[in-house]
Amino acid sequence: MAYQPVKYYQTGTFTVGNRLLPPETRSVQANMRRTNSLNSGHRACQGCGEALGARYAIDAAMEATGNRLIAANATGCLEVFSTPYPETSWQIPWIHSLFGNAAAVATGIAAALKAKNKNDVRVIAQGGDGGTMDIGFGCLSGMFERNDDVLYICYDNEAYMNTGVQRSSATPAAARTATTTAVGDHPGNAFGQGKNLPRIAMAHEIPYVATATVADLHDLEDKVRTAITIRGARYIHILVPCPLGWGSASHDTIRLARLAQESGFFPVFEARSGEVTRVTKIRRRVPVEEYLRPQRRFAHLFGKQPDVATIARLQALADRNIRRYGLLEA
Ligand SMILES: Cc1ncc(C[n+]2csc(CCOP(=O)(O)OP(=O)(O)O)c2C)c(N)n1
Ligand code: SF4
Repeated sequence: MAYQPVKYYQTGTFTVGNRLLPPETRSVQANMRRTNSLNSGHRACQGCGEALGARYAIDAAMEATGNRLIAANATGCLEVFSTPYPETSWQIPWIHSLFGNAAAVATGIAAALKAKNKNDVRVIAQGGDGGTMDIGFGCLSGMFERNDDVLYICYDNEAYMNTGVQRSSATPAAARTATTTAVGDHPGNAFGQGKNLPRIAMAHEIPYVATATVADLHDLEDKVRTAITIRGARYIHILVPCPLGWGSASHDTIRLARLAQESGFFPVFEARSGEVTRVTKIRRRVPVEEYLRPQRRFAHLFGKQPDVATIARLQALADRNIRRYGLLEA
């Protein structure tokens, strides 16, 4: 198709496909020649943050590598909705690993490429938070400590969505899932459990760690472009709201990701060799309640008698992130 520049398009700081920006700062999606790595026809739910995040991440990686890219994908929603046998939505060489070994499979691919002297082909491993932070954690930590030449991308929707919304170690405190029901004195997921994988990745002192959300797709693409050119182990953790698991409206996916960021509940930053090197400042701080309220998984906090004590504890977690990463400082 002939290239046609689009002349009239909304501009603004949060706009995604901003064709009025200089070409080098446009998002990949604003490019008429974008590769569309995750093609139409897949079976993700309407408003799926994971589908959106993956398409942007892999499109950016394809652009940065001239399509010299292979991906290993852990079992989970992204794998299931994109590759119903014998079809696939992927436009890149792509392999389904087991639920827990995407990092090891990607490491093997990277080793094979090295043995064959194919240094221009880059390797990505990707999976959900369960595949990454729980069952795949050992393989991932090994990939990190050996500094294997792989970019691992975790699409964090904060539970095991593909199998019916069970809790993972990324599920936030107080959230209701199929295994953390909203009953009893302390409904929902327990406080003081779970883990922070971006910080654990940083503790391995790998060359590059970053977090991102689907609310700021320029930033997401920028981080993928940066990461894909670095050699060694790299990790990007993307917050991807899931309308089905979060009990949110499909049109609220971007808004929720933005509220997670603007409340400080999900800090967005970059780290190199274990040190934080850049943070995305909060532009308009919102109370964490604004983020929680539209999600049915937190509905038990907002009944006739709002659970102000639990909301305050969640606010304290966001406040700690704001202090820890300097999210408000000028
Ligand atoms: C060893 C093993 N245990 C359990 C499963 C079943 N299983 C498939 S996908 C999945 C959950 C995936 O959750 P997550 O990694 O968070 O990805 P999401 O579906 O949320 O994107 C589970 C438990 C499996 N495939 N293999
Ligand atoms: S359950 Fe959630 S992660 Fe899975 S396809 Fe639906 S919206 Fe996406």
